[in-house]
Amino acid sequence: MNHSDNGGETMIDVNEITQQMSDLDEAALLQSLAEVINAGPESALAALQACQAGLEQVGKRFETQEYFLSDLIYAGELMTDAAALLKPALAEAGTATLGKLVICTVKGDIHDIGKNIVVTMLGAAGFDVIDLGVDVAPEVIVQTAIDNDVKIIGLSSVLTLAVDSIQATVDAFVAAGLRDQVKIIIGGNPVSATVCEKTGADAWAHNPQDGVTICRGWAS
Ligand code: B12
Repeated sequence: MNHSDNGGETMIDVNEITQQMSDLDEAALLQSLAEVINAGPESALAALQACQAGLEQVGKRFETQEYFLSDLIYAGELMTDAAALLKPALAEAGTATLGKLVICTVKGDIHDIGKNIVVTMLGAAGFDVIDLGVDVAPEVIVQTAIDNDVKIIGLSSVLTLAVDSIQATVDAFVAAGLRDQVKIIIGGNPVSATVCEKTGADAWAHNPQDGVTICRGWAS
């Protein structure tokens, strides 16, 4: 990785990190991240965001059929590793603890690559994430929120049909008398402003970083 010495401060070239993630060049990426960590905690957040930008490029390369499904899964694993590596540095840089959050893929849907990326990003941002996995029934989500006193719920739906499960989950919070005590954010391909309004969720996002920004706003 290129460095430039700026009055004793090491400058990290985050564009290289983005490129390495985009190219799925694990060895180079891990080397760059090690250098970021050695240089001190200041650049950890920028490095994490660079990884995410690279991941978005991976998504585009998948859409244009340059990459295959296996590449997508590999990229998700790389992102998880990168976030785990950077986590101590992020904590040292003073990323605040933002409290608990429950997230899952809704009932009837087993897609979790996107959800796992969001989990990683939320964890790196400072949330204590309770990940319930995939195909999760509304009553399980409500009960987990009650048991852990959680105020923010993230729902992922990749199948268009599973949008009904978002609705059912929002309804389950209404039925439990908790709807005004929790904030619900939804994400995944079929999700939109219209779906958000129709299901009665509080917010929606496609981009994990936007999702993190919204949740951070709610937490503070
Ligand atoms: C990988 C994949 C699978 C894998 C899933 C592996 C896994 N562990 O997830 C397997 C092979 C198991 C699979 C199965 C099926 N699949 Co599939 N699958 C895909 C594929 C190729 C990629 C999805 C993906 O991971 N994208 C990459 C991630 C990173 O993107 P993402 O999920 O959108 O997530 C991002 C954002 O949406 C957002 N986000 C996601 N969740 C959340 C949550 C919050 C809170 C926030 C803020 C943001 C957020 O952030 C993420 C990161 O950027 C898509 C096709 C495609 N090109 O998208 C089809 C696709 C989603 N599958 C589809 C179908 C139909 C199925 C099956 C029903 C097939 C079948 N007949 O059996 C089954 C589903 C069974 C079930 N009950 O769920 C259809 C869905 C059609 C529709 N509109 O409903 C698609 C679109 C394929 C197609 N063109 O027909 N699938």
